[in-house]
Amino acid sequence: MKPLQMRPIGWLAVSAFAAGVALGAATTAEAASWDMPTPYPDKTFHTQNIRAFAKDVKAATGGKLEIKVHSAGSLFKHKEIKGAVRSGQVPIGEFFMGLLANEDPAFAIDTIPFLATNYDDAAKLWKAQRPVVEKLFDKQGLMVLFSVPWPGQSLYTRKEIKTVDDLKGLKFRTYNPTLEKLARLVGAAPTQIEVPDIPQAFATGRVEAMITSPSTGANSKAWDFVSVYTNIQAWVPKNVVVVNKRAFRALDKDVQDAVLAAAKKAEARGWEMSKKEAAVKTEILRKNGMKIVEPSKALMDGLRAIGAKMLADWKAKAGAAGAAILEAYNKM
Ligand code: PCA
Repeated sequence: MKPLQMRPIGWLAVSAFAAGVALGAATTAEAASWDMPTPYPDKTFHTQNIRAFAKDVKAATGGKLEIKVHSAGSLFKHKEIKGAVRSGQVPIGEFFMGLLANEDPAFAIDTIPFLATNYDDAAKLWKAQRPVVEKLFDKQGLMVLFSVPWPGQSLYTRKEIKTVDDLKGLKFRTYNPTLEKLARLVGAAPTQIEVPDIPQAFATGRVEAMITSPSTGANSKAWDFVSVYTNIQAWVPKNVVVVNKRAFRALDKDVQDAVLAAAKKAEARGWEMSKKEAAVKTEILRKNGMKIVEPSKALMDGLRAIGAKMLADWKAKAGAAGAAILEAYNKM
């Protein structure tokens, strides 16, 4: 095989290729192929948005970069995705940013209850948070491509929940350290479970309640295992797509530009998809027999008090960088 015709296997080969023949001949580079692990199932709007992003990249680069999406934790488990991108096992990946709460509180500010509860505030919070998390990711050799929110997070239970006390003792499905803390503060018993495993976890009695979006509720067929949806709209958390900086630098400049342009487009499209999703998926919950309930004042007061405590704890841990996020957010 002539060196110029070697078939790149993932980005490592591409980068060797670029290093070896960067001068002059690089325009004949063959298509590179990037494996991209993502945590959520195919019917999730985030996954669909990422597939559209991959399609855009392929089209814009004339096939010079192909991104192969491996959804639902099939290539790496959710918890392993960030590390896999960092170490260069894969060049790109998606994960729930608040999963990194214990690494640095800045990653998880969007999972603090009642800080930003609608899309306008979520957009402001992202603007304030972005420079801080970009720096943190940069230190790990990672670059943020885009971030897209889930619809607001609400409560799924078997019985109606009128006060925070009604949550005591419930076996609670959680997805990150912040939600786990909330569950403990209301006296529930948290168990971390990934989205693809939700139906099984309820069916086997490992959990009996959860807080998540109408998207994840409807896609998990929540009506099969709970009957009440209480519309608490407590926070608007985000997924993030990051790329390994070395892998990115190994791309031709025109390909880099195409990736950045497609990422910008994907962020805008993803936010719009999320907004539409909220109403559509709540309606699906209703149609399938779930009782959609507005929360009582007592429940909201109780949850807000817990949210305030969580924000205070967050501030204490997040230090100067955290204070800068909140200051920027409050100014907007
Ligand atoms: N769905 C994901 C994260 C937030 C959401 O709405 C989950 O439940 O794990």
